[in-house]
Amino acid sequence: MARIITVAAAQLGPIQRSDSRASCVARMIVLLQEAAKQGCDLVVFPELALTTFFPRWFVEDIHDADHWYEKSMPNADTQPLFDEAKRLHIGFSLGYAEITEHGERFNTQILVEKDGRTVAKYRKVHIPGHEKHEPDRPFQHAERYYFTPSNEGFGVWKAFGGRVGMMICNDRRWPETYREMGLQGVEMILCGYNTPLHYVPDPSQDALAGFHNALVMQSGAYQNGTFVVGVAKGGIEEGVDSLADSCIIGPSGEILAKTETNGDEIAVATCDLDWCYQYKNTLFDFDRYRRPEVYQRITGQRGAIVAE
Ligand code: ING
Repeated sequence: MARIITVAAAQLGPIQRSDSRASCVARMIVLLQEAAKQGCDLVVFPELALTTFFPRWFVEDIHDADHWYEKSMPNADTQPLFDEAKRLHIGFSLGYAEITEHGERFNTQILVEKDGRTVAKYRKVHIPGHEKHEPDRPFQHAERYYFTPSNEGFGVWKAFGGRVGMMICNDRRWPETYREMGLQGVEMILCGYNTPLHYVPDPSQDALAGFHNALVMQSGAYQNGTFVVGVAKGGIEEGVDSLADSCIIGPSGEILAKTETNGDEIAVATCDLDWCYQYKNTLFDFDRYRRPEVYQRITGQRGAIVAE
């Protein structure tokens, strides 16, 4: 029996600093309802989908940023989203800023099944940007100030009839992310992102932002025989233009569906999870072809060691 997931990449346009969580939830409910009309089982929302991308500003006292974080999930602001998804019998994945009871701050994503149960939580491993205020920048990208890198690694969960994993934004640029999940048999990886089109450390990369976004996700999908769903918060948010290009990618590496705008929009694809095995059982038969006995550097080193 074919295992099919009809999935929506539910892209959001900008969320301005003054936009309430309720307004974001209302926008996401509209996308949920559109996805239901197209027979979707699963809807994937972006990274930090409840607020503006607040690492764009630096605050000396981090407690002045506490209001950007969720202390619990669901909560009063997000309960309507959980309720509507359950009513529509649709699962979803949601990115948000999490603060724990111990005061730890994570860039977090959850997976909620069709019956409303939260079945998985992932906390961002690869934290990009900078730790300290860099006043000369046109805008900050101080994620390393606002979020702790998770040491929990990458999980793969049985959900929606398959094996589903999650990654967040910068995670998608590191091949280790996909392989860690590939070695757990992942069949669909869900990813939200907030990616400014202007990369302050090297503006020559700006023109390649869309190419690099697709490159890393298409490669990761193909090299691990998995679907990848990449979902943007796009458009001009507080003056910063962010990449859209949300897409759904098959285990062949082909883009199956893509958004056309940089606003609130869904891209939908019907995914036959068994397609993964045309790659997992041939070219990327890990157990037959991989050589971990010669890969020591990958887990033994952080930076490159260049022989003199
Ligand atoms: N954003 C970025 C990403 O990897 C970044 C980091 C910033 C890339 C600016 C390029 C330009 O897509 C997040 N949130 O990880």
